[in-house]
Amino acid sequence: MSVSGLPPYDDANIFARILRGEIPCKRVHDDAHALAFHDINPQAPVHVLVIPKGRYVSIADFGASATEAEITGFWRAVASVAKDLGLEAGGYRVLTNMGEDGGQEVPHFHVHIFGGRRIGRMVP
Ligand code: D5M
Repeated sequence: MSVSGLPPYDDANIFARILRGEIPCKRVHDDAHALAFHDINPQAPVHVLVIPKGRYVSIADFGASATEAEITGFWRAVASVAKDLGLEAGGYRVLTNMGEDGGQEVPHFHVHIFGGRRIGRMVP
């Protein structure tokens, strides 16, 4: 589902294709609500993407339309993936880009997990 003001979900987007198993990914986590895999263009020693299984365009769509079970399951997976990757001791950053001004390239909601080095301040 999408919310007003946002484009409808595009089933041809690259993460939809990964979810359908049409293209490969370097998977690190897979459960009922979330899939996590290494970013193809890593910006840090650890750079993993976590995506919900449902068809949500962005965090706005996810927040407005996902069920509580999907939201809880997704965010639990984010923290669990970071822990499993050994990032808790040193810390890590979770980031999502939303829409054009946010620099979102792939129109399936995802969060980035960055770690493995000191992540500098983000300059808008
Ligand atoms: O970030 C989209 C991110 O998705 C960007 O960091 C590259 C990554 N990407 C794109 N295609 C792939 C595949 N096939 N595997 C893994 N990672 C991929 P955004 O927040 O939308 O700007």
